[in-house]
Amino acid sequence: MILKKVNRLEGEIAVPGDKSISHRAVMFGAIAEGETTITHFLMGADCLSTVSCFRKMGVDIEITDSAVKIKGKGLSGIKEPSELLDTGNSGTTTRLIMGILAGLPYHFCLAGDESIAKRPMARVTEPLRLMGASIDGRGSGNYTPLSIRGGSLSGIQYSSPVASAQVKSAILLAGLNAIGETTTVVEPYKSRDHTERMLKVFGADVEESGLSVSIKGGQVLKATDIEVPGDISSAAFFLAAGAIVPESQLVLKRVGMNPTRTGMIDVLKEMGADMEIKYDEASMEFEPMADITIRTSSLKGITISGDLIPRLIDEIPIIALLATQAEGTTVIKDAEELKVKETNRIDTVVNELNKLGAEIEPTEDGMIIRGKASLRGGEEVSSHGDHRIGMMLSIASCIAEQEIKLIEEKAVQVSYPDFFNDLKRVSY
Ligand code: SPQ
Repeated sequence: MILKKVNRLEGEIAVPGDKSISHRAVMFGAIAEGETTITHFLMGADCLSTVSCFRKMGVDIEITDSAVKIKGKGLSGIKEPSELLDTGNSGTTTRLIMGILAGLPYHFCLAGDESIAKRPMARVTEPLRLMGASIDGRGSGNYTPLSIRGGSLSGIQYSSPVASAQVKSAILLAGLNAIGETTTVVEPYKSRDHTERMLKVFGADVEESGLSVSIKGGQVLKATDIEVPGDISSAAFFLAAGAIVPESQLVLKRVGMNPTRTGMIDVLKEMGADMEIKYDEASMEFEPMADITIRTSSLKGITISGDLIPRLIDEIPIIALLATQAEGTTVIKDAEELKVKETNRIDTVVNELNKLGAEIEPTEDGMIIRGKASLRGGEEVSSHGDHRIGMMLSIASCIAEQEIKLIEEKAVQVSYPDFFNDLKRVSY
């Protein structure tokens, strides 16, 4: 795909549904009793992988233009699949589903694409084994394909070495099936809490205290209706674009503003972005939402580290681009988790942006970005099959002097199928 510089960006965008919340709505609807209706569901490739896995386990899921309807029959309604569960490119599908399958009395085989095969699963396999699950796979169960023989589980008290919502969620979902026992997960920093919020909406009792979350086993989830907020991780590309493209103003509608996900908003404020946020008061109880207006801004470099990292981990590729246009240097540290995403996002961000003229130095746990770089473009760059790298490079093309050629651009389908149409619609 050839992408060219734009003069300005202007208009309104309703970003697609949140990926993390869409996955969870399907999973919880599938194991709940009754019919769950999901609106503003993300029809991206990752969430469709979750739908396909549950259909293979006998769950009736109907997709129409306006909603996804799931006829849940409780955990006991899940059937042993006769084929492999294909989790595609989705870490969330692979890791969360492991937590559900661990407590069911069947055999399951899980595998995804080339990228999933490189992502570490021991972070989930190990605690699930401690609970009593039998899991095998390459590298002693660290890599797909995985074979899971579910069974009866015991509750555990687990201190996770990483702040990961996928690890936390897998353990909590397994804990739901550890009959009569309590499971507690403690994290080094708080990761996104969509699982905790949504379990409560499905009627479960979940206790949170600081960095620890507990759930009692044997609770039955009751079907409910879920409106998925716009994905702040998708909105992030246009927030950055609005701030760095001259003479721009963009309005992002109904964006999810869960405080465990709003690190990008904090960063934009600290860098000095011209931004307004209007909350929808009616949305505050489940997952808060807001309309965000962003205008071309003079930005300054900052340091991003510590407990801010899990609140913006997926936004780091686009924050790196933003920082190339700021006054001064931006330092990102404590972000070694970037190495185990769809690609090693320290390498892919640094290599692809530097090809365009950025000056970014990789570090062990992040990167150092020199500001006020003029992006010359005129190169071929690749998403390397990583949706967030593909979208970040497309936004880079809006300010690069010469056109860029983006290869493997189809990766954006994973989380934002209409990304290129939306970008074109607001470009002048
Ligand atoms: O689902 P997947 O492939 O892991 O997707 C990513 C992404 O960029 O979309 C990560 F590569 O998001 C994760 C996120 O980084 C989604 C997620 C979730 O829904 O629970 C949690 C984060 O991962 P982790 O490992 O920190 O729990």
